[in-house]
Amino acid sequence: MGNKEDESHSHPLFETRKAKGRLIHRVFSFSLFLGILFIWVYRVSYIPRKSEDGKWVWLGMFLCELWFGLYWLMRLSLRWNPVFRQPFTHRLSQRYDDDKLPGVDIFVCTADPVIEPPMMVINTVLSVMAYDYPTHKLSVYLSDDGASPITFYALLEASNFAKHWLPFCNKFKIEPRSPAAYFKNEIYSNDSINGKGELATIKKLYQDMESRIENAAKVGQVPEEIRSKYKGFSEWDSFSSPRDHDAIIQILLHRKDLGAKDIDGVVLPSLVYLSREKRPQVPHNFKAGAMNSLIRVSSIVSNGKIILNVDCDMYSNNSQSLKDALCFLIDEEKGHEIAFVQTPQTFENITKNDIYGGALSVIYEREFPGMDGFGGPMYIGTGCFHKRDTLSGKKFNDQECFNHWKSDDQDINNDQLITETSLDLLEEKSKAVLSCTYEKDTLWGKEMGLLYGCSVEDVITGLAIQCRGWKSVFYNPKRKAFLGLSPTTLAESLVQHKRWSEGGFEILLSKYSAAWCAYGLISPGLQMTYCFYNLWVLNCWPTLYYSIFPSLCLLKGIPLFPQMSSPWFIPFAYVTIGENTQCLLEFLWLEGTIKGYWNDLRMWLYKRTSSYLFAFVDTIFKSLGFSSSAFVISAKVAEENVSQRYEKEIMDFGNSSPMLTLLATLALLNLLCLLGALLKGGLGIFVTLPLQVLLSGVLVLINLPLYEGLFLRKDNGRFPSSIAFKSVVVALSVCALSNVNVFTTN
Ligand SMILES: *[C@@H]1O[C@H](CO)[C@@H](O)[C@H](O)[C@H]1NC(C)=O
Ligand SMILES: CC(=O)N[C@H]1CO[C@H](CO)[C@@H](O)[C@@H]1O
Repeated sequence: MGNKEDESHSHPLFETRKAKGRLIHRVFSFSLFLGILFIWVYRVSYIPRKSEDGKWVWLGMFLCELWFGLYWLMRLSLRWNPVFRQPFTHRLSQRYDDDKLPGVDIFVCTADPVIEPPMMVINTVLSVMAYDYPTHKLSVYLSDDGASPITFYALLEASNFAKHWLPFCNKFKIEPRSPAAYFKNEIYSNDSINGKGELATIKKLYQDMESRIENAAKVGQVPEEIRSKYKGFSEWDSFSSPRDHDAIIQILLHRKDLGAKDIDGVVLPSLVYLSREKRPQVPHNFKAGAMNSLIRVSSIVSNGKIILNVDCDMYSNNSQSLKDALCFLIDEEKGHEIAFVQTPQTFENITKNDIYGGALSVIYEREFPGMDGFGGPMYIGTGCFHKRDTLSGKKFNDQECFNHWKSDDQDINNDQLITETSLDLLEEKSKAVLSCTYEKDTLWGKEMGLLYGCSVEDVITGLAIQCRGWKSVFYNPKRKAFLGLSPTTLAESLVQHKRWSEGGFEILLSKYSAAWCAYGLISPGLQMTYCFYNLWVLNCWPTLYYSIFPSLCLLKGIPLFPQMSSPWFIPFAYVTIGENTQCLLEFLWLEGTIKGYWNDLRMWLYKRTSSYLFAFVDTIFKSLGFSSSAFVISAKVAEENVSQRYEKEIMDFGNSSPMLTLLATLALLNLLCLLGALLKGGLGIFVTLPLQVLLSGVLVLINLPLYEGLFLRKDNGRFPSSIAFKSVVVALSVCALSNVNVFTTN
């Protein structure tokens, strides 16, 4: 239809739509805000005179509610102006033939061959090699911070398997293109493939490869006959440990190498294995360090203009998403100001009611579009398409950037074939930039590449890019671009949130603080949304306060909220009901279940009272110069039943982490207070202290799985008895002490 117009370049490659129903949402939010104001007024006007009546506790409640109200305003900014993006891939195909498309370098990062099994890693690699994109413009790099010969061996196997897999994908147009994901779902396999024989052949090839790799992983080493056949393994001759070794790089496939063709004679994407040099005395800067090595090596080997990076557990679920993302980055009118396109993290192993709140759908479906409306989402370290030069520290300059993108693609400039010696040379050249001293006295990690020194290197890097004047785009297609894995135990989930919230807080205190340093550089709306995330940790104090003191006061019979007959009851009821209904509806709208919402609420509480608290304490310790993590978390228990319990949605407490002790203690405290109050005051407390009974009651109900894990369960996922014992003792003593008048000192 619009064929002629499309060719005239007048139609953009993507469109931006504003969300519907913004007015209703704003009016409703305004009414909630009035309710919050009334609550503040109530707190200030009715401060008890005497401390026996809970004067100090009351003032604390006021501070909490003040914080909750202000934080609610920041949260509102995320919902104020959401936008949704839609790319037009068909226009891209009409205007850009294969030779005009930019080169794309894809980075996959892995760090530990045990936690991230090589089979998972190569499935991700194969899925991105199989993008629907001209293969001579595509290069895939695997950075292995574990420097594991088994991972290298797996990638070697994958490079051979790709010679069959890529033609198969193209011939039958199959999706998804991660072999494991494809074979797991026989439904896909059966409908679209008429060549059943070919399906059986490729499946057999895959399974043979899988068993070879898994055998090697089980034995812990690569079979001798393979080691001797490929010179690449000699790189490990001087190897002493993953923390102490030379730089390793092996170009397994190179698009200009005659051998790098698939069985149909089509060029394969380049494929590179690398592991940067590491020495115990030189800080390696974790994933940021690995990413910067990748940026440098790829600039030597392929120098694609676009960089996509994914975590090794996130395979591509859509072979078109690369072209989708390009629509934003090379759009003639607006593309020049966009630095990166972020897709959401989505997970394939989320269970129906999502016990650990791992889906994060509210963040990605509701809140990121809100950031996008103010100038762009943050960079979350995976599933993100960058322009190479913005990632390397370039400032935005309207005219210059505009022209730059018009100029021709220089990354693939000569068509000369590459020989074995020139491959060796290329590897030697790359090794120089993988050396652990290369970055000394350079701007890497400070202004170039990913920034160092923050637990969420990705977020701070994205913010720095936005502060240099660039925009970003959030692209969230219905069929998800990448699928990963979400934590499957409570401890893992809490540790993950600790890292995220700690990183956010570090950003707030850093020189890129969204609160003050970004002022004038990014829009005020975007500043507020960043602050919302970077202030996660501070929620620990009011939430802890709110889940301890009202219950203790309930036990002592001290009222902290208005009576039901008082008009002041109305704002409390309105804000509570209004806010929760809104959240519930939002959750159900995103295809969550009611039980899922309840689980999410529990995780909300647990994150705030443990992850954020520990993150806060750790950040303060670190900034005072103490070495971090006084609270080292015990290693993952590699246990058979963990995934079974996860699939049955039974919470896993089987980890003796201080976070779990704290949660158990709080839960018991609430139970004791509620029971104690019922014993003392009988049912009368429902009338005299209705809101406190409600609060304690909800806290007890939400903790039911935890009580089960403490006292009733027998499986390995229950609380270790040492934690149960400790938490009972602490909770009992707090209750006893509070009755001896500690909290109402006079
Ligand atoms: C992944 O891709 C498959 C088929 O290609 C699709 O049916 C499925 O909905 C996708 N998954 C998600 C979460 O979008
Ligand atoms: C690695 C892992 O835990 N995968 C599981 C994710 O969840 C799905 C279904 O919920 C399981 O089938 C996978 O085994």
